[in-house]
Amino acid sequence: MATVFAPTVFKNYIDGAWVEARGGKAIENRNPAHTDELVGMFPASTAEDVRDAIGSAQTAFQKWRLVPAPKRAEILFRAAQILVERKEDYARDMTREMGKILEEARGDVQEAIDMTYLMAGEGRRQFGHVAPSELPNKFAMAVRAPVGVAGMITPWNFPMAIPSWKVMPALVCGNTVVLKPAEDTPLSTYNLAQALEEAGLPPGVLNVVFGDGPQAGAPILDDPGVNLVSFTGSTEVGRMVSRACAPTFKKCHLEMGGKNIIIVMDDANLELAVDGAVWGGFGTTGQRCTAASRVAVHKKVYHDFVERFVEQAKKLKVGDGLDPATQMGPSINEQQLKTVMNYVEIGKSEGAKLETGGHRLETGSHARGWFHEPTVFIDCDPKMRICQEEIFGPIVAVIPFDSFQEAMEIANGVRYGLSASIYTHDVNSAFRAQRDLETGIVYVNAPTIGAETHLPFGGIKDTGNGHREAGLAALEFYSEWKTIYVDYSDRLQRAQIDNVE
Ligand code: UN1
Repeated sequence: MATVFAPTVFKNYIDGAWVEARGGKAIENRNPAHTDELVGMFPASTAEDVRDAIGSAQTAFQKWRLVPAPKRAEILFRAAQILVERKEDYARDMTREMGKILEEARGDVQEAIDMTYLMAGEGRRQFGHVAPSELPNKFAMAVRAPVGVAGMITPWNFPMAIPSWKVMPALVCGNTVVLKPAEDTPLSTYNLAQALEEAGLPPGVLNVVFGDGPQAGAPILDDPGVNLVSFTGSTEVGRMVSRACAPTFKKCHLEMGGKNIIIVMDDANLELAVDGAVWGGFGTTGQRCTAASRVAVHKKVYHDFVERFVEQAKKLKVGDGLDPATQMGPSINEQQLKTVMNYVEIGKSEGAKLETGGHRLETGSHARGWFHEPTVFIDCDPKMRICQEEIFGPIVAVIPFDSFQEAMEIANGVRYGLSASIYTHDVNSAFRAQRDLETGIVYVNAPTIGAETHLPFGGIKDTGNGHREAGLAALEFYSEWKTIYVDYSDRLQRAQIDNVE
């Protein structure tokens, strides 16, 4: 029997106060492992609520931008400490609303902790440049300035980590924030906002507006009061975000889909590669933009790999992520499960060989959740739709290859470019691969997932639009360069003219 929790009614966070959506409507947040469990009711915000949040962020910006960065950072440091104290509770909340297994939910909170501490450190390190002027008695430097009001739209698959990737660097750089989290996982963002509020973040510096994309996300993009937008989600929605940001010239960061690959060379440690493929393909139920949804295997070891991989996939225990025995949770919602089921049909109709899985799980303990078997297609052609399109579910397509060159062609023959991995003991193959793989992230002897917060995260081609988040790259996005010249010569000095002999 699933535990029935009393529904809790949550509010938006605007100008330092928890307020209802003006329209008074709410959206249910349900547990995808037990759809009879209501996690909470969250505001169904509309353009009016978003406008309130933007107005509050605009006002707060005028003070926040003047708070010294090391002082802003101290608030982040306290928030990180609060997250550490509440890690277990927040992880459990996350599993209940998102479905990922508790161990992974702890990892998600940990990623937020890591990012918050990292950016707290950056408060004392917002270095600029000092350069010699070409003219005498003149000083030249470039400093970082905040951009203004930052609008953020975040996904449900990393409900605390991804908001933290955006919020923390934005805040330490002196921006104020309007954040619209995914309607499937609002509680984790609520928890993050609570931690920041308790850490002493001034009113209006962070505003959270709950609701769905069209009603509560789109108004952020159109508003001239928003200076910058960061979006993580599908490539299709990303294209709309990009278009919506263009007329007002908003700085726009897009982190979108992936069709990531693990390449297994004939000299690889097969056991390690199998473990990596299982974790990369089925971790988070395949619902990571970094998920290894393709595994290309050298023909010399293909049979051996497939046998071991399928055996492992079959053994995975699917269920409620709060049960410590569970290894894979449900899909996030019915629509996502249907997408997975649809891709199983597509794979079959394309002639890929379904080696294990392929069915929804809907009896016994699975009866009230969006569960699906771990699914492996083998003997896939790289041009098949299951090898080209992002599925965001527990389906892995295994593709045979003959040579390193062919593996590179398969890897790069997709529209996305987020993460790729190669298993090999040959240093030459490893280095050639990291050079030739058309992705923002490359792993050697590790799966495609598991990026760390202090290095740039993001991709190329249809995955991204040229920006990166996390690491120092985040500071580039959340600040503007301001170049300052101080002429102390007491005379007119003309650059490019008076310095020429
Ligand atoms: C995502 O899949 O949207 O590298 C983010 C990883 C995680 C983040 C994934 N640290 O898999």
